[in-house]
Amino acid sequence: MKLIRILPPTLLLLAGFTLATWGAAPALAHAMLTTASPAPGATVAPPATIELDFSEKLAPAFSGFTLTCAGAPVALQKITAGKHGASLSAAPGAALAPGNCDVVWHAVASDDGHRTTGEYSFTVR
Ligand SMILES: [Cu+2]
Repeated sequence: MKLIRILPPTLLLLAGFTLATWGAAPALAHAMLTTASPAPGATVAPPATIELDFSEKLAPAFSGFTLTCAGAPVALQKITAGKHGASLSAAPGAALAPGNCDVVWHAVASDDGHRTTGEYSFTVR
């Protein structure tokens, strides 16, 4: 601990700040799901489109989602990016039947290429 006492306090502050910045930057730069329609946990009429909004701009070629309803994969029409590149949306190929639906998404942030994934469910009444 003698070494720490010898180091100038300003150097320690600088080191601490640098570590804090390194720790925070990757999290801030990740594309996280912010809102979705239908919303997670919601019970809704068969939706015409599924839309996912993210915390930052995506690389569309590397971002997307799948939809599984009542245990079976649901074909989606083309997934398109919107809202300044920070959202993904697609229409189911056919009207969704009543039951549970799972959305599994993957997103790559356009600025740093970091990949995030997640999933949530909603219910069609
Ligand atoms: Cu990132």
